[in-house]
Amino acid sequence: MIMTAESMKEAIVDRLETTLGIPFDQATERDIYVALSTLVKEQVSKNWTRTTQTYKKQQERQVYYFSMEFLLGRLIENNLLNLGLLDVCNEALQELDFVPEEIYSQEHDAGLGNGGLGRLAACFLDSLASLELPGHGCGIRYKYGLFRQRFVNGHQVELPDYWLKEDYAWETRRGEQAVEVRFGGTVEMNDNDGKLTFHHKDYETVLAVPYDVPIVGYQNKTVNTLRLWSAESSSDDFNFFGSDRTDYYNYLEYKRSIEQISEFLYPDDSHFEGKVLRLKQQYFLVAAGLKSILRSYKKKLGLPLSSLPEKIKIQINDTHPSLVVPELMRILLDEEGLTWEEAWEITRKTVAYTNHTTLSEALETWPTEMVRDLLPRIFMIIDEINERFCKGLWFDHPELRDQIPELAIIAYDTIRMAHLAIVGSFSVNGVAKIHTDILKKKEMKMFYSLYPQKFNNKTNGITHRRWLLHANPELSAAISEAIGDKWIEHPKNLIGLLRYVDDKSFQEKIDSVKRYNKQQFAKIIRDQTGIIVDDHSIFDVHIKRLHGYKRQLLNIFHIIYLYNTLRENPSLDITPRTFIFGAKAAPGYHFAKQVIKLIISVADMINSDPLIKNKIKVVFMENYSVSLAEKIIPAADVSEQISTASKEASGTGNMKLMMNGALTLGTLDGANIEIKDMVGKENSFIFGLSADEVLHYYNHGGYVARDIYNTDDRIRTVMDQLINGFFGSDEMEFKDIYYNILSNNDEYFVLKDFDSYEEAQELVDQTYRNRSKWMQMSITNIAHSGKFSSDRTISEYAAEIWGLRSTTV
Ligand code: 26V
Repeated sequence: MIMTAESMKEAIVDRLETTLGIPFDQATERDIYVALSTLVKEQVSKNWTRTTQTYKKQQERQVYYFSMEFLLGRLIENNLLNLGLLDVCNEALQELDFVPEEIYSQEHDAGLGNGGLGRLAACFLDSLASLELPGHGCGIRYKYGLFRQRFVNGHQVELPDYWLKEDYAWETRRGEQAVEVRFGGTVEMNDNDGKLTFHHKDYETVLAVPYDVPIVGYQNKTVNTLRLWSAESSSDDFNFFGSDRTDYYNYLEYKRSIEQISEFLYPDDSHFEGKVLRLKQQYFLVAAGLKSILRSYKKKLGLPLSSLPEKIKIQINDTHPSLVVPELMRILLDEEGLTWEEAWEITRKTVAYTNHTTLSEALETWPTEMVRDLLPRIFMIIDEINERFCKGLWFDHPELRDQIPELAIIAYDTIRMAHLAIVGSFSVNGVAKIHTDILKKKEMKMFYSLYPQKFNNKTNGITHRRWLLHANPELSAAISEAIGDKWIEHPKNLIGLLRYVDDKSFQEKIDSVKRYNKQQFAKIIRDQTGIIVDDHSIFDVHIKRLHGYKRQLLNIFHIIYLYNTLRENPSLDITPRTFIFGAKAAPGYHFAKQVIKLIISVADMINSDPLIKNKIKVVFMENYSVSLAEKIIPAADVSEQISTASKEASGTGNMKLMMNGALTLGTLDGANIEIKDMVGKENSFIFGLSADEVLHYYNHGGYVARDIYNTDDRIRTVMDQLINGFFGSDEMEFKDIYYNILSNNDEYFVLKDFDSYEEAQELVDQTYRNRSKWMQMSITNIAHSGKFSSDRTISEYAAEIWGLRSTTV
């Protein structure tokens, strides 16, 4: 066991020279990283085995979190931190004359997710292990993660993220546990003395090979498992090789088509597209995951299948893995010979579903034909579930008869995955109070009236270990100095900081930590963009996926307005501000890409305009990722959370920024509302339409964007600049944004909320001038952020949905 810097140093050098065959004086940073990560993995391995053994012996209930995305970022520092070795390792590396950060950054981010939903899954794994809960992840080992973003002449260009180019230190391939997944073919039905049996034939077999990643709990002995599945062709597929000379080429083609299943992560999290490869991925995850769970259930427990819901819960992360419902049915019916009623009872008691969006464009609805062709038996089962569900409605709920087409799982030749997930599960949850309310009152209203007991809220959270303790060690130290370090285990203890809100010396301490983090981040900005920013300016941060409803456009419109004002009056007294953006647009999302181009064009113009005298700067950081977020967030003063109210289910960046002392400038949407409820209106900057107002406009009309354009000079000027060549030679460059707003009547209420946003921004400017006041607000935010630790969220899932008990290893 490595415990000290000295033994860490020795172990690294020894590992280099013996196992890797590299003399220390020739070792590169990559070599050091490889030596270090393999050492850490070994250190973890014993507890990993022990954890698995303990779970086996104790036969306690276990939960499996099924998700198409796990946005892990880097694991090295987190693993070191959770093992209690981070300080020791930093010291050892420094003594070996290396810069720790440069060693750690050798690890490629595991970018196996698009954004909020995937990062949430990663935070949940960290909390499960840290709370000693038996909970594991089940996902796909994409060969390519979310694309790398480059800017070329201000345009986003996507490059493949080949994160597995070098060995991934944390995974273990478990070839012996591979399972088969079947696609296509036909189903033969036989009547055996009145009992129907189903025989699936002429299918194509794909081998699913698990790669396990250890999930290390914080300073305990728990090491849970994230199992990522990779698609391979089975090597015994020799039926290809007949006498024909083209067989070999056909075989290679076939092999390629199979490996394609786990080739890449779909990079669009805003518009559902019924791509057959995506459907394959979803079934691949579900079938492989279930097979391995049931295999170990049967092997180790020797219990009847009727006890499955006692021992296993499956949480599905959005509808993407909702094929678990028919797949579990298929196994129980066709392979285990249970009756429909028995199988249905088990399935419904095992599966729980989390909804992450109410945007209709993102809802999954698969064409029946596609499902029938690719998964013939699964289709039959969904069809049967639908039949029985609709029949039940007809007989048991005569008041809903007219609504059956609306409630059905299959209608108009499409399968509605959300309906399947609701009907086939025992729990449906939203991810923030307002989101769950909207599900109950609007989006899933009728289902709520059918199954009120299924619906519940679990407000999202973030792991404070990564997002505070690791990302912001200086702030963490200052907190511990004031209130002790119990908050690390019990993040709600951060509330103790309220006693220091008015303490001048604590304010100054927190202020100086923020300044330090801003200086550090300013260097990164300089190195990556060449832009020099003033670390005394307000760091105003807008980081998240680029999407119409997230309204990066509102932010940039305000910046253009501010710029226009300053050009008219260069001596205007404003608090210097650095506007920082980070965002990826889905590759096919034209509007979002236009907004990126606009922000970069505005940035170029403002940053080089001597008239502005550095009062404002605009920075768009390339390739926003987990690792970059860890650098930006500790340096933020203002947290832009300005979605059109009702659209952002929860948000989690809002929580990370709050926890790092940034003040929320936001709408009453998602978890912003709960943040505001905790810290009080006076400790945040809230503006804009409420969700009710937005929904009222959608339902009843009454908003005319053009009226605002015609009457508000500030807005008309900004809008006209989009089409009058103000930003350079191509006059028509931003015409799509211009016409999008006017001809779609400003779907996201950018013009409507401009005025109150501008007012809120003005208040930010004024408030920041009073440093002491600002620090009071900032400390108040940190103090209340404990509620948003994912430990709280996971404890709620464990108690209220899963009935999961902790198990000390
Ligand atoms: C949708 C799709 C649709 C088609 C293909 C790929 C794909 C991938 C992801 C999604 C899900 C979008 C939903 C989502 O990410 N929701 C976000 O979930 C966060 C965690 O609950 C929450 O904080 C955000 O507010 C919510 O937008």
